[in-house]
Amino acid sequence: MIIMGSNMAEAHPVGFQWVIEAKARGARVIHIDPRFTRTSALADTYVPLRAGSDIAFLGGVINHVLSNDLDFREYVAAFTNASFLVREGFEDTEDLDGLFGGYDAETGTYERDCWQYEGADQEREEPEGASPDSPSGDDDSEMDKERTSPMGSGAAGAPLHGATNVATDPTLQHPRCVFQILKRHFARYTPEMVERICGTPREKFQAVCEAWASNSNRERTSALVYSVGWTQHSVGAQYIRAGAIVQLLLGNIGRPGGGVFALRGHASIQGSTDVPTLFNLLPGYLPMPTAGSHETLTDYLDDLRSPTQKGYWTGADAYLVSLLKEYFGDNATAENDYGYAWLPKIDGDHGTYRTVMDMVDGGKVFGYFLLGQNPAVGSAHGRLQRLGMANLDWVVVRDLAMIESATFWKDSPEIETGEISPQTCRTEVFFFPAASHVEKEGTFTQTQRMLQWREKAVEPTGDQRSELWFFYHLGRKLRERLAGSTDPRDEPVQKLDWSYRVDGSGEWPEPSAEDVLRRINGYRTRTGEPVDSYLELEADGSTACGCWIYSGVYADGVNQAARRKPHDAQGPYDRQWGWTWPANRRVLYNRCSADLDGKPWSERKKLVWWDADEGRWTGDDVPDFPATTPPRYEPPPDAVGPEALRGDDAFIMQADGKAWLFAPHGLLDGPMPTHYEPHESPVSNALYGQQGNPTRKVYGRTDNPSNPAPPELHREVFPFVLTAARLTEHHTAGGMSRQLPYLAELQPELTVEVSPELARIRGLTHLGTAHVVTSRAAVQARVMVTDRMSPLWIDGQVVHQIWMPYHWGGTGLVSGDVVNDLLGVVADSNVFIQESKVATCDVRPGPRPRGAALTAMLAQTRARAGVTVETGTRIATADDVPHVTHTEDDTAGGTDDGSTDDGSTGNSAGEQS
Ligand SMILES: Nc1nc2c(c(=O)[nH]1)N[C@H]1C(S)=C(S)[C@@H](COP(=O)(O)OP(=O)(O)OC[C@H]3O[C@@H](n4cnc5c(=O)[nH]c(N)nc54)[C@H](O)[C@@H]3O)O[C@H]1N2
Ligand SMILES: Nc1nc2c(c(=O)[nH]1)N[C@H]1C(S)=C(S)[C@@H](COP(=O)(O)OP(=O)(O)OC[C@H]3O[C@@H](n4cnc5c(=O)[nH]c(N)nc54)[C@H](O)[C@@H]3O)O[C@H]1N2
Ligand SMILES: [Mo]
Repeated sequence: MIIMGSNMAEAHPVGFQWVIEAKARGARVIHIDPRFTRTSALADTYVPLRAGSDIAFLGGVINHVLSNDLDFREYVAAFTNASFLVREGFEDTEDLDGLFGGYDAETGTYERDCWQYEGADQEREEPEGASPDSPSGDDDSEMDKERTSPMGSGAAGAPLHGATNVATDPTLQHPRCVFQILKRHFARYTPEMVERICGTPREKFQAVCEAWASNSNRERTSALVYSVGWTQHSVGAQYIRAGAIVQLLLGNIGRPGGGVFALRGHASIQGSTDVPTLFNLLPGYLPMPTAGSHETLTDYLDDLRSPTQKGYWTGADAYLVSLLKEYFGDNATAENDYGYAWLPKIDGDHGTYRTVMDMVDGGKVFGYFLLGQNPAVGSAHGRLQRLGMANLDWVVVRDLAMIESATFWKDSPEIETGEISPQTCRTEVFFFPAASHVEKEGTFTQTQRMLQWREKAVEPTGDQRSELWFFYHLGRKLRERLAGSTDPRDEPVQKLDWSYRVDGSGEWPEPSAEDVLRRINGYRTRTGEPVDSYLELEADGSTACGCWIYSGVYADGVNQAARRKPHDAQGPYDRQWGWTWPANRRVLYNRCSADLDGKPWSERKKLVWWDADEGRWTGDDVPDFPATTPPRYEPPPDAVGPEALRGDDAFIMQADGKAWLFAPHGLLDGPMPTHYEPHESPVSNALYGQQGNPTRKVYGRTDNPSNPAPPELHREVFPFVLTAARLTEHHTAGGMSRQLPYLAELQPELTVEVSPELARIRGLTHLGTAHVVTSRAAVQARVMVTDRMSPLWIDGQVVHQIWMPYHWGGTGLVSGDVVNDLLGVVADSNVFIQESKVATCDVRPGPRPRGAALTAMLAQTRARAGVTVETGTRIATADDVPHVTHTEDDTAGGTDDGSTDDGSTGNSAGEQS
């Protein structure tokens, strides 16, 4: 088991007990992390690396596997796109100094047609305005940059026209086949290169490669575990891609004991992406429609899937129409396209960071609902978050405790610096106490995609109410207020089906959580009878379903999530414990657990198999394959949808039925992962002239300065790598743990962890006070000198790393500075996640200055580092590409100004703030 980018023992202790169980049965556990943690202490092997360098490490593993022919060849050839040919003219990062073909420096985006397979027709039409070729005056290019964001390709990636015509070379020898392209792409990721970039001693790296490869074959599988140590990077999505590629090459996907485990954070964070709180997705990973290009239901569906592609995503029309029926009930009819026009359409990035900047700038955002979130502490760039909230008309906070995001107007650090004044702050805060998870019923969906029902254990007291209660009654009241409105924009609210069952009577009854689950599951609109699976959903209005992937959780009218049959009373995969989406399947892609003839690769690792006598797939798990399609099946050439799946097309949602080692479409920053340095890094990219992710989202603003990184000068002002993470004793922004006396006592104070070497260099003493400084903020903490953060030898220089937990803020029984104030806003282009796992900083002994002295010190530090609004915003640094700055402030100009590499032109952010 490889645990990388996760401190599983610390942050997932309940799940970690199974790692310990596995270890007791002989599994070997390897932990790869910048810091020796509680997980490392329980692992067999600890391997250090520099934060932000994981793709170099994983690329090294891929190179090891491919150059020593260690891949699981039969598996790879059958189940992945290794044999598919890529179009002539594809240019790799090896050809273009770290860029793929199709890059446009002006917009910082790729034109992605040239990454396509040979034989696939054309890629889907870009949403209007998204073409990097469109005229680019300053404003337009800004819009282009915003719009070329993935409007969510949904569960299955973008459609692929002519998926069945792709040229292949089953021998994997053709120079343009994915297998050979991958091999060339990673050839320079040698153990020496891994050591230079990651600081991982090459023997340790090689030991990982050998262990991983030798434990992956017919008889054995290796599991890969990651969490937010991998995601919170400006190349975050590609970290996961790199891990998936290793697991596919080694045949570890869809097999028992294999897999990629994305440990989910909050109790139901999986649930809140399945039935999403994300702006660019509808329930079940259906993409949100885009304004301009998805005006009608047909436009949307045509863009969602191609009529000529393979697999189950061709049924997406049934999922969407059933969703509309669930939203709008009888108001959704065939004549009005099931109310499609009432769905909101998006026209760009409406993610949390964009929204916060719009709050600061004013004029766009006037109110804000915070439900179970504490951005004043938990989100990157805490100061920006608080300044944004202080510029609203109103904020509604629903929480268990009076958190910093409710009290910022009177006690934030900006009171001291004079940036927020309680007397004049215009924001009206409405605080609603929330019922906690033990005071209401409903489901949680956890890491394994399992829905588990919770009963209400105690009655909420006082004014505490459930989320369901709040939204049901808010919706009811809004609908009452808007009932007589003739304004078309109120129509979607007027037309909603709001007929939820309630328990109790009077004006304020509690809505029934079980009825909501029933509606999420789906039912026949004529009879109300629940459907048993998403395969029963129709596109003709005869079914309604709130989230197609959850369809089956209420099969037979039974709350399947509430099942708790004990382990010893049922079979090996405990199918009657909770309910896992989709279709109560425990292991996705489990067709891969059987060979080409449908026989398990080995007796030891059997999961599902083809029963030739019965003519169907069977096994310990619910087969993830059309039940009666034989293993060697060849579909007729004109087949489409599920009927077009070959007997080895194990990835049934994919347009081509294969796992993608190379992603011809769907990612904005490249078809294969590539090592880029983090936005803020003390070193140059040892592999390419292209320093950072060339598509990352930068926001060059005076209120969002970046520390300089190569090729910019003065990085010595912020020489150390900063990473922030978690402690078992606290929870995230602290609202649930700093309020509890026991937990507060166990970890009473914010600390900063440094190595003895760094302590010596900076004159820090164990348990003394220090402050960490970036161009955004200075944060004070108690010093912990430990050998858990060892200095790394990176490309001929020593790099020190600093570690901080981020659980402190101004309120609660214990308080401290907000670590997130140290971070700026920079994001991955695919999923808009902030780079909060790595930045650069300085650390100095003693307490930080306060008030005006703090502001002055930060301005001085920025001036010393030559930080301007342009710092870090020239995202293309490869040879021969024009230098363009991607700034937002009027003062900076948005185009190439020919200023020098030290960024000495332009206005100093320090002077302006
Ligand atoms: N007790 C407790 N449990 C929690 C939480 C909590 O706050 N307290 N939070 C919950 C939530 S919301 C989440 S998302 C999860 C998070 O769970 P985890 O991701 O496991 O927790 P973190 O501590 O944020 O970070 C994990 C590890 O990533 C390492 N790391 C940082 N940068 C890098 C890098 O570039 N590469 C690699 N390989 N490793 C890196 C850190 O050193 C750390 O050991 O935990 C959940 N569980
Ligand atoms: N530097 C740095 N920053 C990070 C991270 C990191 O690793 N490093 N991790 C990031 C991650 S993964 C996460 S998830 C975020 C977390 O950041 P936030 O989500 O902003 O922080 P939490 O403290 O988890 O906020 C949850 C709030 O919900 C309240 N709550 C609990 N139960 C209920 C309920 O049933 N109803 C309502 N209405 N409220 C409830 C709690 O009291 C708490 O205040 O932080 C992110 N920020
Ligand atoms: Mo999280």
